[in-house]
Amino acid sequence: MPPCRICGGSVIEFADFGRQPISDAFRLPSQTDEEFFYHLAAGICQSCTMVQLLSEVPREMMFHEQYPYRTSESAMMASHFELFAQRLLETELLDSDPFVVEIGSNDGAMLKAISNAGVRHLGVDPSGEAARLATQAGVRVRVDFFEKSSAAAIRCADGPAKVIFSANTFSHIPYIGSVLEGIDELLADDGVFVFEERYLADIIASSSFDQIYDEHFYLFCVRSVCNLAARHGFEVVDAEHLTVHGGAIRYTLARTGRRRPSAAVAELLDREATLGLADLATFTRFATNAKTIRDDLMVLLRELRSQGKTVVGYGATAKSATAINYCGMTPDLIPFVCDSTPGKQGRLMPGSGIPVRPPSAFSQPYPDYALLFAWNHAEEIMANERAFHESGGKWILYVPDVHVA
Ligand code: DWN
Ligand code: SAH
Ligand code: ZN
Repeated sequence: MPPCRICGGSVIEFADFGRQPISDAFRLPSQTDEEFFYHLAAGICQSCTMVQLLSEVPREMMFHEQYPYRTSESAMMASHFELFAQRLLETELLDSDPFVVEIGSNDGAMLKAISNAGVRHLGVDPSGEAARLATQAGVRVRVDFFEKSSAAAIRCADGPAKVIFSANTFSHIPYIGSVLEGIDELLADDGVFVFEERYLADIIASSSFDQIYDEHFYLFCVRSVCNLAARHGFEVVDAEHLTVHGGAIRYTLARTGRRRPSAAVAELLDREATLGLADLATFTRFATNAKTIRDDLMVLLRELRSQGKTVVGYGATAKSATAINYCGMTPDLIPFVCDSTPGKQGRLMPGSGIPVRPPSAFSQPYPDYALLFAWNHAEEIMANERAFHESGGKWILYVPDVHVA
């Protein structure tokens, strides 16, 4: 068992999802090179309580020029980040010439509003095609991995940052110590590091085992983030619960002693203790629930196939790589997955080889059932696809358990 990547403590494994592909590696049908697989297992550190993967996929294999995910494929997420940018402009960015950096800026969904307000900014993201979309939207981007070395170069070129922001990226970086050293290097003395990540408490409550995959190297909670921050001279001064991505926390870190922590931090820490969020029993129950969901889902899919019913997947999510490959779903059960992302269409789902088709394929003709892999966008998607349900189509969901809606 590898030592904790945060504190070197002993990590206890609680879930093993077996042989898994790279979650966002949507291969072309014509590709003949060997598909990469790794062993996906997760554990919790007995000292600092950080939940983490037990093996690491090389970062260049996950995040590169053609990385397909685009924040703005969800109108709800685009609006979420636009609203956050406006809040930043009205709170933290009132100085004469503030500088904002975003780690994992992707297609610029958050920095667009900062740029439009004429505020100095810089996105940092190694995914070149996503960065080009951000640049077209007026956002300045450094196509690079954020870490200590790139942070020093940014400080040298642009000066200190008043705010460093990151969403669904900080947890993706096993070398998180280097990132925090970079943040320490780049952040102004009175600056804040604000980041939002899906919340371990919500993942446990909803048994959303598919949130565990290669890119999600850490699953954060307030306690493990407090422990991590303290090791680098920072403290959590605010923690805001969000509903996006199945439940998330927006953490605000400041240099220790610089700002008075809000009551929300202590309240969430108390709640996590009550939930037993550091107890191994909590995680073994979670792993048992994942097995139940897997078994129930495969029974349902096989039953529907025996009845001659058609079932297609909806949303070629990174999460679905774990769901599909842990359950052993195959094209005879799910003939295709539809997805609005151009960089995923015409390609194959990682590991299973299930084809990805554009949303137009969904209604030509509608299937009997749609398995919602993008369950975190259920409200938005079900509203977009109301005609499917009105014509008798049924949604299959597997979070928090297998059910038909
Ligand atoms: O943490 C991460 C989050 C931010 O995004 C990254 N590690 C990678 C990625 O994870 P994901 O792929 O699980 O994210 P989503 O947002 O759940 O993906 C939704 C998928 O569904 C996208 O491929 C877009 C697609 N979609 C669609 O086809 N029609 C989404 C909506 C809202 C739609 O209406
Ligand atoms: N922030 C966006 C995108 C999240 S997907 C959102 O919340 O929707 C994760 C992003 O982090 C990808 O665009 C990936 O290229 C980027 N990324 C991964 N490692 C990174 C690093 N070390 N520095 C900067 N960006 C990184
Ligand atoms: Zn630890």
